[in-house]
Amino acid sequence: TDAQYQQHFDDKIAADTSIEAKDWMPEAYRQNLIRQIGQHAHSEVVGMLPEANWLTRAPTLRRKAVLLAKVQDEAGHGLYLYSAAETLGCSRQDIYQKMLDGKMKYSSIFNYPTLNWADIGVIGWLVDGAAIVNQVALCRASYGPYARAMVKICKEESFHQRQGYEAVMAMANGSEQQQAMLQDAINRFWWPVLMMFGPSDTDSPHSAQSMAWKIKRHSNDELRQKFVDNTVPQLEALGMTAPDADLAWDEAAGHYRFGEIDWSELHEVIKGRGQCNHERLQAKRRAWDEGAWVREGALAHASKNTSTAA
Ligand code: FAQ
Repeated sequence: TDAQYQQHFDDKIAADTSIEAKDWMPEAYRQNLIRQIGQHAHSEVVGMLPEANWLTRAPTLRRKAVLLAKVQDEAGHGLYLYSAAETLGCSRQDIYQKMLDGKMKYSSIFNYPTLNWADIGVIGWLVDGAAIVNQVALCRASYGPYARAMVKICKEESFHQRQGYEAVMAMANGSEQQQAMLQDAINRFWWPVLMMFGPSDTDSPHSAQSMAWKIKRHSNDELRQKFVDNTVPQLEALGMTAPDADLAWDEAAGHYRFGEIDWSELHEVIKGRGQCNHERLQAKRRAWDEGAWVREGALAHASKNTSTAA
């Protein structure tokens, strides 16, 4: 009976046994995962755009080759994540179309422009740094295909984070002008990166249920705090500052205290009214339309091969 299935599912969650694609699961669990994994996949593919903007203008051949590899990795992450979402019974084309139609979200961070090369270093260091903190926790998510995709993704993200830190280190040790560019990039990205972790715990509608299901292992605020604690020493090592007058070490708590996030900005960006929302969706819609001939060609080729085999 349904009650027995539910009991079996609850027991597995309690015992930290992963839920697999063919296992019975509550419909709300399935839908919540399609929502989160789908949004995560869309973030990877939209997240290629701000960095791709600088591929043709990377300062050296080495930087260009490294950035190209990173952007390709993001495409790969999108593919693993779409595959993980498909194991839940959704269609990749359907959720992709929902993203193109603005009906499914992707991370707010990719709606900010990349104005100069320093932004690319800062994205690798801070955006990938934030992504790792979030994704390391997701390696223990209760849904097996999602958790396993995260393990590989985290290994690649950690290379991305290091390439970012290496790029910002070069600028921090460079000319005064380079140092000023780096500080400016940090000033623009600092708060949006903190917003990547989502609304505060008191204003996060999905958190309680996602934590009960062990999809999320830590709350939005816990992960945000962990990121700040990891990052401030790196900021200091670079000789840079954060645009936050309230940022200070709290000895008793063993954490860095930081100022209040402008939640209205996060809500505006999530609603589609950020600086680059329109541009990002336009770029993805254009790529989808212009790629139609590739999809048609691949389908024609596949059907020819099947009929030859038969
Ligand atoms: N942006 O109740 P909660 C990367 C939405 S890293 C946009 O707290 P939840 C790597 C949320 O979806 C970035 N929307 O929701 C890379 C929900 O809306 P809904 C991708 C946001 O799910 C680096 C509503 O607000 N990483 O791509 C944001 O429990 C460099 C209420 O929020 C992931 O997606 C936001 N920042 O917690 C690539 C990680 N925050 O669905 C290229 C996986 C919240 O009801 C270059 N996702 N919302 O319409 C998660 O861990 C979670 O989904 C959270 C949100 C923590 C993002």
